[in-house]
Amino acid sequence: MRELSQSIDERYLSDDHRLLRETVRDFASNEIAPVAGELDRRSEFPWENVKKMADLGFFGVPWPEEYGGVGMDVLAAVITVEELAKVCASHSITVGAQISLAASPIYEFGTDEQKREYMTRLASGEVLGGFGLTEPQAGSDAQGTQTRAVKKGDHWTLNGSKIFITNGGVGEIFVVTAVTGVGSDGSKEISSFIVTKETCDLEKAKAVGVGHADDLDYTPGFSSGKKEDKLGWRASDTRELVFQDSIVPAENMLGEQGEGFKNFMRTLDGGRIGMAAHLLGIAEGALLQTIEYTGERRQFGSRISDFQAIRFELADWWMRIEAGKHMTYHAAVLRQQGKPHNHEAAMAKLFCSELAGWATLKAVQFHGGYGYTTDYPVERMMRDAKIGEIGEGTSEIQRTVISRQLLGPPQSDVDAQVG
Ligand code: COS
Repeated sequence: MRELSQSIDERYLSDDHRLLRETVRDFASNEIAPVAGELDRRSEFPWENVKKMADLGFFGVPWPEEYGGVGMDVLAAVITVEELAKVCASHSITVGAQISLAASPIYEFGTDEQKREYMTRLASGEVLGGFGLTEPQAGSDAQGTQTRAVKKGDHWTLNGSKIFITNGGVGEIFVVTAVTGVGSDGSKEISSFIVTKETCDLEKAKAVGVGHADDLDYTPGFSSGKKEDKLGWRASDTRELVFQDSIVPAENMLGEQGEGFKNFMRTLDGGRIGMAAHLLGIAEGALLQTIEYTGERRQFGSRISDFQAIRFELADWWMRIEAGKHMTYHAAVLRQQGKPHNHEAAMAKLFCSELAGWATLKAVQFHGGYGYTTDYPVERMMRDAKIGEIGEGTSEIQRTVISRQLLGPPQSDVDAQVG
């Protein structure tokens, strides 16, 4: 595959990063590209490739070796997610959600015991996991959570549900929020917990040799619901999580009681960098497909890439990719250095989601009638890109985060409704 942004790479990437990128790229073109279209059509989870990705260490790229990881950094995770997304968004989000949403909060807020018990399994790819924040009544308003946890002796009893959870069915380890009480000012006290269940696809997981741990203590009363039938990300697993008098041991509280919302917001700051990388990868993948196609397709006696209408659009496309890459890599470096990165992550995610949407529409357009068929991957990329403006915070929420950093909180009640 052609290198698009060599000078940016030189600025940010080490030799180890480049080596990792080659490994992920080879895997994506040899093992993912041949099956991505069919998995998408059948909406089938890529169990075989999950096993191979676990063996290659993709799920543990940024985590220390003592917790089952590869010992690299946030930028390495970004590169992994980006490279996978160039070829298949479903594979990319399966890995990305595991790293930045499931394992990350356990790494950041967990006790050493929790890290050993749960993170090690996620980082090694032994099992899959996810992040449960969204609920039917708590989407953008993430504090609207209605899942409740009541303390009874040495455990908490959880009731409620989470929706649109990546890896929700296939996964076994989840971090979730629940209301644990009322704060002194009358606000909800939200805490987070680590919960476990058996994968919904036990037979397949056992056959492939990944995705199930016999020795995990599963949380009674915790299960996954129906699989969503989605526009894109069709080979990734998205489901509801259901808690019915679910018994969670007190030691499975993640972080301090009452800190769950803030901790999940910190996690999302990292998740948004991962999403930016994912969307950047989709935009890059679509550009590479389009360069190839427009370089071969002939009309009016010449290659269509010789027409200025196309050349100028491809020039803009590359420019926007370079801008998105600067923003995403910059945010990743800030997070790695432990520096504030709230609006930088929101900006990178917002920019790259709009880029991926625009770029994949162009890709279909420049492929003409063929782009509208499943003979080329660009229609899949177009469908996959749309979630970027919705998931891990809508574009409206990113603008809320960015404008709050720029202007402070809105002053009037009317503004508060929208800002
Ligand atoms: N890091 C650390 N703390 C944060 C934070 C962050 N990124 N964002 C907010 N907080 C803290 C605030 O500082 C505040 O703390 P205090 O009570 O001590 O002042 C607290 O959390 C509440 O913050 P705020 O008042 O800003 O909360 P809001 O209810 O207004 O919500 C938004 C803020 C809208 C930004 C938040 O609900 C959000 O991101 N929603 C989208 C959720 C989302 O992305 N869902 C995607 C699905 S999960 S893949």
